[in-house]
Amino acid sequence: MAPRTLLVAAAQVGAVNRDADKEDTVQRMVNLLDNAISQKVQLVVFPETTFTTFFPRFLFEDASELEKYFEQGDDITGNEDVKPLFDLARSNSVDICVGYGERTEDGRGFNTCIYYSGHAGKILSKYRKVHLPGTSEPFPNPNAVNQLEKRYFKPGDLGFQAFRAPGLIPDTLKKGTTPADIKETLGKGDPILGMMICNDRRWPEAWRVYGLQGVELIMVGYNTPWWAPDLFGFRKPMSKDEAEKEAYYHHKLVMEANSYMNACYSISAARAGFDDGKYGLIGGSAIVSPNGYTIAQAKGIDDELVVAEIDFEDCRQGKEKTFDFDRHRRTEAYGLITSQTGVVEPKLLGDEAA
Ligand code: CDV
Repeated sequence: MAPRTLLVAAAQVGAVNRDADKEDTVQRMVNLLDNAISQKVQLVVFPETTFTTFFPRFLFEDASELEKYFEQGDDITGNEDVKPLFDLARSNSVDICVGYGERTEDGRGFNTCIYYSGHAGKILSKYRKVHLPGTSEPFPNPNAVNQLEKRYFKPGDLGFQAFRAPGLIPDTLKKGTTPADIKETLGKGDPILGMMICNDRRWPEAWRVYGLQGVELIMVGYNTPWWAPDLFGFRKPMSKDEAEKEAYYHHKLVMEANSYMNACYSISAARAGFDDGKYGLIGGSAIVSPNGYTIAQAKGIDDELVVAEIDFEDCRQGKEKTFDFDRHRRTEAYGLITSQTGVVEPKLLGDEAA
């Protein structure tokens, strides 16, 4: 059987201004994809809402202006302005994951990403962001940078569905997955993939739901501001330099820790740079191994391709030993995870009788 290796890339996209022409932005993405194709990369991950600036930072009074930032319909791959990206992927049999603002036919908005298989020439899976950060109304502080995701998007309604990507690795084992087959096919066949969007990566529940489906590679696009005191709420005032360092630190921390704890690779792709010359977004696009090491990382905050070869065999050690869920998980102790949303603290000492 062929080795289960793959050449993958995070396509980091630098500043995209509020008035950027979508055609120009798509051309930049096409250039990144072209570069990946010339290096024989097989799978490329693009950021969250890549086709436009990160528009939830703005309050739009004019609905028609807001609509410019959304892609319409269920399958966007034929939409005129973004089609060149999918055409290039299909004609070169390269798979891509890309994020965008989705407007459904019944008018709902989602922060969405799709996995488009260049081999199959179609969308294989869609994910809608579950953990929407920010607020519905602008912050009272008129100088704050807003994050109006709760205003423009509904929480994702598709869950965390892992899927296999056929064609990425030739000659992989094709076998049924009846319960009897399952043990025998673990770690074989077409790779098992999952998608998240930005803030989702900070939530271990999201990773674990994928982990329970045997995920081998998680793809995450993000827009992470490095200076947003109204959002992050630092206890002590921080300088902009300290805040930037911390934003990078937390990004790396969650990608490395969750990849390790679920014994999977991860690829994270940033929309980075200074949109409109002033809204700073971190770079740090990276590829992380199942052992929790960053194996490739962006150097700057501009358009940049981060490439690494990955070997899915490296997921087996964690999945079969430290994180063999079947043998070591204790679901009887985890009830609160799904029965309770917010925090309920134990009673204060001395109040036991109350
Ligand atoms: N686009 C995002 O989801 N950004 C969040 C910020 C707002 C915390 C993030 O997790 O990076």
